[in-house]
Amino acid sequence: MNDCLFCKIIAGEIPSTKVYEDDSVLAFRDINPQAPVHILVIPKTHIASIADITPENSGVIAHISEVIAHIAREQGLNEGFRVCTNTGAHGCQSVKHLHFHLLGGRQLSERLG
Ligand code: DGP
Repeated sequence: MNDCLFCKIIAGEIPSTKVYEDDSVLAFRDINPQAPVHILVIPKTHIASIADITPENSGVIAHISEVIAHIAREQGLNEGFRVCTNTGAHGCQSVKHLHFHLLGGRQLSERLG
């Protein structure tokens, strides 16, 4: 996707602070952190949002879950953390490339919505 910000980050056309990378997943620090640890975990394949997950592409979600667990351990988030993926207009998704926010490093608010 030529006009996708996160595809440009994957391609190295826009710099990012990478914390993890493999063949199918990239994780990098959010530019506007909302917690001491705020990392975005994304598939390298362009998928617009979790609403576009199908039986054909859902394998990457299982892998992202493993990656998130790995990063959380590496970042020392032993007291817990939050993972969320904003979806569509009501979900306030601003970048239309599937991404999971990994937030932690402090007591997070109980409020989700
Ligand atoms: P969302 O609102 O869920 O679509 O989250 C998009 C996130 O992406 C938001 O927390 C800020 C982050 N972001 C936007 N542009 C950039 C960028 O150029 N670099 C990095 N590292 N993060 C970005």
